[in-house]
Amino acid sequence: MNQKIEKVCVIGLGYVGLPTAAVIASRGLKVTGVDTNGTAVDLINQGKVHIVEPDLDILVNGAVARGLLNAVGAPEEADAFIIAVPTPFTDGHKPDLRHLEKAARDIAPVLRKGNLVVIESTSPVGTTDTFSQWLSEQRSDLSFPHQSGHDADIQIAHSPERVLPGSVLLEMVRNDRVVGGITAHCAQRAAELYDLFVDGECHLTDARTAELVKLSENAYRDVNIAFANELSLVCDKLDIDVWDVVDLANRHPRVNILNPGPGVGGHCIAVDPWFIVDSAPDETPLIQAARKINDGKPAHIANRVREAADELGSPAIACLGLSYKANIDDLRESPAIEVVKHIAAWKDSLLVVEPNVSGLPESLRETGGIKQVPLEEALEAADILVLLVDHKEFHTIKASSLDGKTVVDTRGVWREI
Ligand code: SAJ
Repeated sequence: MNQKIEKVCVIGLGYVGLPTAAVIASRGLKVTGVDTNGTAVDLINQGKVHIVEPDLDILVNGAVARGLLNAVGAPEEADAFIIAVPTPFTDGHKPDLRHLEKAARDIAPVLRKGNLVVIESTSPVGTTDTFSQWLSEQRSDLSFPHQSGHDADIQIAHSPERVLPGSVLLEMVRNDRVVGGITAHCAQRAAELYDLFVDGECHLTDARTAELVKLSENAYRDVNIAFANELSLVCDKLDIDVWDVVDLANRHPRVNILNPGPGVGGHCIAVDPWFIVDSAPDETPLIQAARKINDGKPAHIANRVREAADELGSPAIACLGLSYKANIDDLRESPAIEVVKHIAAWKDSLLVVEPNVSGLPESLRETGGIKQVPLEEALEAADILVLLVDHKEFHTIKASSLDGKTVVDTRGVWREI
């Protein structure tokens, strides 16, 4: 029997879970969000948000005010569960599934016959089956699709999130979704859930294919950015402007080179390719090489800054931007932070500007000698300006503010001014 979906429980209220919960609530369904972060739970219940994402505050505020969204510390009974917890990697680049395992343990006691469980967290191939096994270990009174197939009491699917931070609310509704079930019935049930709020098409497949599709999307982007980053190393060596090369090469009808930068950050593109490598280490030399190129870029940028500093004697240096990309507050795996750390290893005092966060992250506070300052103060004080993130605030800097300064522009923002 298919249960009508009227109440949804979303586990994990981060960059994906909270927007998902708010969008579903905005369609009139009752949504309970679950998070272990008590501050986030309190803020959400006051109609506020703990992350920077355009328009999310308005949506959450409206949903809470209408009584359709609330946040709690532990899962409650619902018709459908969406799992949106982090899946990071360990030091040895192995997938770390601890949060998913905890989510399974946490929802198991409240599961009822007819429930749907969808994993949105990016996962190594095989994880959806493993999740089903974890649940069955806790609930021997229910049947699960990895054992009982079509007739299982609980339906389980993987529908990886594909939203781009900075455009999450738009992409969550507009993008096509890949919906992979442990059985075809699981996929159909999950598609019914997404049909409630997704305008894009739902493409049904099996769970293992859906897992690899998501990992492939991010590995594909990583490889393409690595090409641009490798090209930037070539251009630095040959003293050619890489942005000119990219612009002109992209005039070819079948060439579309991405933008070089200080490296690749975030919790997705810098992480997910490793899940493919872990499953097939001997088959992935290209994916591994891309990771190496992108991870090596911060050290290369820091070396360029060092060469500039050596020429000037004892210059004041300011680094602009810390987040992993423009106009967000997300610092996870940020290459900008790696560049700052590299520079701080040989420079006693360093200024940084980050308009989207109110304090330095702990990894930089520990280093000592790094001071967060407003943009104007950095422009005034610095002899060397290192542009690490193309935040909107840095686009509008006047050419006169850069006069007489050495500029290391890793994003090509100031080449036109
Ligand atoms: N970057 C470059 N040059 C580029 C593009 C990006 O250096 O031309 C850098 C960015 O500055 C950043 C990193 O790459 O440090 C990743 O940024 P991104 O904008 O490419 O992607 P994410 O990590 O914010 O989001 C990605 C998206 N995946 C793809 O575009 C294939 C998004 O759709 C996924 O939902 C998200 O990963 C995720 O959660 O998996």
